Amino acid sequence: MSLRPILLHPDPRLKRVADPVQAVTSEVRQLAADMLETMYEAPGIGLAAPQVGVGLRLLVMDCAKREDAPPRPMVLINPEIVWSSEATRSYEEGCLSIPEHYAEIVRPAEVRVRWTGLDGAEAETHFAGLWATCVQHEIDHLNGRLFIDYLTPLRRQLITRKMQKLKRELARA
Ligand code: K2U
Ligand code: ZN
Repeated sequence: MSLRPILLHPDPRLKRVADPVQAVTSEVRQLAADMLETMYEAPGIGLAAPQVGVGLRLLVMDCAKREDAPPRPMVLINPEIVWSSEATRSYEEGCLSIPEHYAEIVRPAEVRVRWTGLDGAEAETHFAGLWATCVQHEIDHLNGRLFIDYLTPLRRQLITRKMQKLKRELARA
């Protein structure tokens, strides 16, 4: 397993629509393992393949946020939302590709997602709470969408300018 560098906004690879995973190969398994290791190390509760520069429809999550709760890592291949609740929920979201920036984002409170596991089996899971927010945030990444795309153009531009400055400073370091 190895840590993968997380792309920082703005980056054209974060805006692309990712391709479906055609087969669960050993490379896909290695990618999933590396993404889980990278997510835990960040630390984060979700990570999508495009964030580590891989244009595939694969995401990992572990929103078991209580310290004493056992980890509940999930690997979702080719996930698709098949139902969303009318009810919505607001959550202050962040993003590992846009560090230190947060915004209140409103999303459906519950979703049902059809996905394929590393074992090739199809499943359909009902997500609520932080899991629902996270899986929608990650599926947005697979479609080239970031949480700042829900903000006003002015606010999005402010964040983008600050991220461009951060990337220039990191490049000089
Ligand atoms: O996709 C990512 O960048 C990881 C996101 C996942 C996420 C964003 C908003 C809301 C839920 C999940 C985060 O950066 S992981 C960091 C984090 C940790 C605890 C709560 C919210 C976000
Ligand atoms: Zn994100």
